[in-house]
Amino acid sequence: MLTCIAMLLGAIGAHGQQLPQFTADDNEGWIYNNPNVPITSSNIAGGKIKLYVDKNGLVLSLVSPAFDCQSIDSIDASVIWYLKAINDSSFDLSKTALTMAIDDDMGNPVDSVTVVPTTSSSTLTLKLSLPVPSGLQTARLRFVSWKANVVSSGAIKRAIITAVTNSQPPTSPDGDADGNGVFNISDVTLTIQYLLNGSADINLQAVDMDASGDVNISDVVAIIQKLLND
Ligand SMILES: [Ca+2]
Ligand SMILES: [Ca+2]
Repeated sequence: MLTCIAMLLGAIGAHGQQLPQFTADDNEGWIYNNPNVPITSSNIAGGKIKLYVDKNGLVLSLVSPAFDCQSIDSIDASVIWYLKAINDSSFDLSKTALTMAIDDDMGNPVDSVTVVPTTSSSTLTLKLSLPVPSGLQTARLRFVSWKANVVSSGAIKRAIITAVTNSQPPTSPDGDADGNGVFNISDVTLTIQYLLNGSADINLQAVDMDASGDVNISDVVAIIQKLLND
C-alpha cells in the first residue's frame, strides 16, 4: 500500500515538474559549454544569447542547469532563435541548424535532435522534442546553433522547456486475466493456474486486485469474490 501511495505521489509530482527555462532576464544556472566564457549581460545583449560554431569548428553552446528526469518521458522545447546573418550574402539557410541535445550529469551526450529551418526569417520559433531514456536520473539540455554562415551564427532569445509524461492511467484490476474484454470463470482459472505454476500467460495488472504490485492468493480470493458478486 505504501509503495502504491509513493508511486501515485511520484506520478503527480511528474506532472507539475518545472524544467529549466531560458530567457535573457532569467537564466540562472545556465552556462556556456566553455567555462572561460561566462554568461554576462554583454553576451545576452538585446535579449539574445549568442551561440556559434565558427569556421575553425569552435563551438559555443548553451547548457541548462541539471535537472531530475527520472519521471519524464520526453522533453519538448520551443526555442526562439535569432539568425544574425540572414541578410548577409554568404548566409546559407541549408547550412543552418539548431540542435538540442540531452546530456547526462557528467556531460556525456545521450541523444540529440537537429532542426534545419525551411523558412528564411531572422527570428524563428522552432519546436524540438527528445525522448528521455529510461534509467537516466539527471540530465542537462544543450543547445547548439550551427553556422548561419562561416563567421557568424545565431542567438537564442528564449527556450520554453516542457516535461512530457505519458499519463496513461494504469490498467484497472478488472480481473480480465486473458484480456479478452470479458470477465468470467476462465479468468479465475487462469489466475489460479498462474499462481500454481506461473506458466499461464495473463495480464498481471488486471488480476492484481489489491494493486499491491504482485499477484498472490489474496488476489485470487478477490477475483473469486468478484465472480460471485458480478
Ligand atoms: Ca477474460
Ligand atoms: Ca496483489
